[in-house]
Amino acid sequence: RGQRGFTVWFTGLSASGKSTVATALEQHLLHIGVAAYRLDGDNVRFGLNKDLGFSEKDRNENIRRIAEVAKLFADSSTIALTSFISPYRADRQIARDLHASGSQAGDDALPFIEVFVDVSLEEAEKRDPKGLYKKARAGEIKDFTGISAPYEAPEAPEITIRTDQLSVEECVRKIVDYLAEKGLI
Ligand code: GGZ
Repeated sequence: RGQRGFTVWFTGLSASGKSTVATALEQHLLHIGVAAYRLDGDNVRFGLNKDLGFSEKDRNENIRRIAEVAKLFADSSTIALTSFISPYRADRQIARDLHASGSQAGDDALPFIEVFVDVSLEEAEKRDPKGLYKKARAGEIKDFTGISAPYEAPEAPEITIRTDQLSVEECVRKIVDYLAEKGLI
């Protein structure tokens, strides 16, 4: 495989399965000997972005910083896996454009693969592993994605996975097959 990395950008509702699939994909990549690093709420929102909440402005800034960090990882020949709701189309476009502009060192674009983790709000709400949807419905959490804040589904993601129809392994396989087909791994 070439020297440069790339970014796999997961987007989807809370409880859609982004982190589960990203974690399994990371394990698979490490197992086949490629460096991969996952960025998610646990290692970003409690550190780098601990000053940010969930207003539209803060989410814009959250995604902007994550895109910059993902690009740095990709530029260092690591596969960056990001798992954030990233609800706004314009923010995901900014992340994509940032990768398209390459780095100081090389001018080639860094590949950016958007993975839409597509489950209905109904399904996500049924899962509700942390009880957040219930709280959002009760008005205890404001600006909650899908309930009181928007989720703008991607119009042309590289990959769509339906976690309500495929197993985690099948979702990983679909992504891995895409990456292999594009000569990325
Ligand atoms: C959406 C929220 C909110 C609000 C807290 N809206 O299922 P989770 O818990 O573990 O994942 C959600 C996470 C979303 O953070 P992101 O950084 O991915 O969001 S964004 O990309 O929109 O900036 C959820 C929890 O944080 N959470 N409050 N109001 N999700």
